[in-house]
Amino acid sequence: MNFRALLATSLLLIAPVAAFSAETKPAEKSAASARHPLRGVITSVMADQSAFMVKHEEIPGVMRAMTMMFKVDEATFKAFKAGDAITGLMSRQGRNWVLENVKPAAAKPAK
Ligand SMILES: [Cu+2]
Repeated sequence: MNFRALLATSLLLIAPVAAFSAETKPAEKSAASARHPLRGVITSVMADQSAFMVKHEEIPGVMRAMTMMFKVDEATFKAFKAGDAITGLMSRQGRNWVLENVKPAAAKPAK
């Protein structure tokens, strides 16, 4: 194997790793309380748990698109209803996923 071929092979091995690192910054990934912007639609409300079921879009490097439960504070819980399109900041807090800074979002066609 000549040097040029060796170099090309090395770059092929390194490139995917570099691309992955650029996509998911360590700071966003490591901290348990890191907040990630989220966009989604409330599919149902759970009054007994002060939580919303939210169908959210993909959060690149963190989570695929899915429907899941988020705890919210009382004021937020009262301000929204099933069917509302929202944006917010999600974070892991203990056993729960929590949604903060929840705001109405313009409805967007599903992908
Ligand atoms: Cu999720």
